[in-house]
Amino acid sequence: MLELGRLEDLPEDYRTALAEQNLVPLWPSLRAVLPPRKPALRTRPIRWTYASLRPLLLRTGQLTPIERAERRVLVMANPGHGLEKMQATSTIYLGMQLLLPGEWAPAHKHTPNAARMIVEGNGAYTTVNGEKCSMERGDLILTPTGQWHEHGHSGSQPVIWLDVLDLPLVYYAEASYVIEGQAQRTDSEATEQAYLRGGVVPAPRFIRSAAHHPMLRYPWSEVRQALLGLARAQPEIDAVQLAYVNPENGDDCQKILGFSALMLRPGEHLQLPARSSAMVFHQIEGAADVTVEDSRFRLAGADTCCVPGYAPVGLRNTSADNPAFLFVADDAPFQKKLGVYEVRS
Ligand code: GTQ
Repeated sequence: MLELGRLEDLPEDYRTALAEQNLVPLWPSLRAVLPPRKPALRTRPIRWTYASLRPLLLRTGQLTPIERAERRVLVMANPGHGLEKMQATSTIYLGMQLLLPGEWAPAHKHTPNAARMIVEGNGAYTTVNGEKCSMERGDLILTPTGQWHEHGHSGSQPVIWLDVLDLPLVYYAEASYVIEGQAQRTDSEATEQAYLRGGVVPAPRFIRSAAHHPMLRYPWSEVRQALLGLARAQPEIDAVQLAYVNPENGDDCQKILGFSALMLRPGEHLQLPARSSAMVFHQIEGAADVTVEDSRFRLAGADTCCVPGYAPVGLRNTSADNPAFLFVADDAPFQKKLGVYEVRS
């Protein structure tokens, strides 16, 4: 490989003249922006245990009234990116949100896409464009870009959920903003009922806009049953994994981030090849060890971790008797649109 010239090799007056004209020589920085064979990765393997996060989240329930927070969230930030950047990976934002009984997180809509994985509690709901989506452990609820959403809680115990947004990417693109709104009239469960069964969609079909998101809530009870059925019916299958898709066209359910649910059979060890996209794993049921590079994380009890791209990932069910269920998020849909997604074997 060529030995490239350094900035110091240039005379000082020349460097000053360049800077005055807002000009920069490429060659001293060429390898920084185009490193050989593999990107420079800031994303570090990090785990956030729910047991240590939960008390801090509940405490801010006392410290910070919802009216002063709008969304009461502790952001899970990757130190590799700098905590203040609020990035779990280059593209993925993760936060744990708390809503106490009777509280209301007011309506707004924003350009980043959000998804919520419900962790704990009953009786809360998110209203997305007028549709009330109830929140139960393991449910995935989408609030795609530009959709009004607000959270309410008519139960008796705190409700906590994991927010997964493409905020870092949309922010970087200088396209991130919010509009505040009035409380929505909640009119229906229309889409939830219409798209509850796989393989059948409301007829007659009509051409929908590309922005249309027909399904907003993916109930865990259905997804869990489908994973168990898949494992039973296809014992030879490598990974018992189901992607959350748009039921009208089978595409990823959101444009930038991809979501799936993964079941590890009792005692199973699954080796995922190195992929270009970083990933997030969140425990829904059972326990699993996640191994990447020099890190190994045990995920149990609603723990969450992220792993960088371009490294193989090992997943091991720590129980020989029970399945383990994980929620997975990555930015493969975005990378595929860019044409940079790759799997290295
Ligand atoms: O619940 O609408 O974690 O707007 C960050 C931004 C949650 C939300 C977050 C948000 C929300």
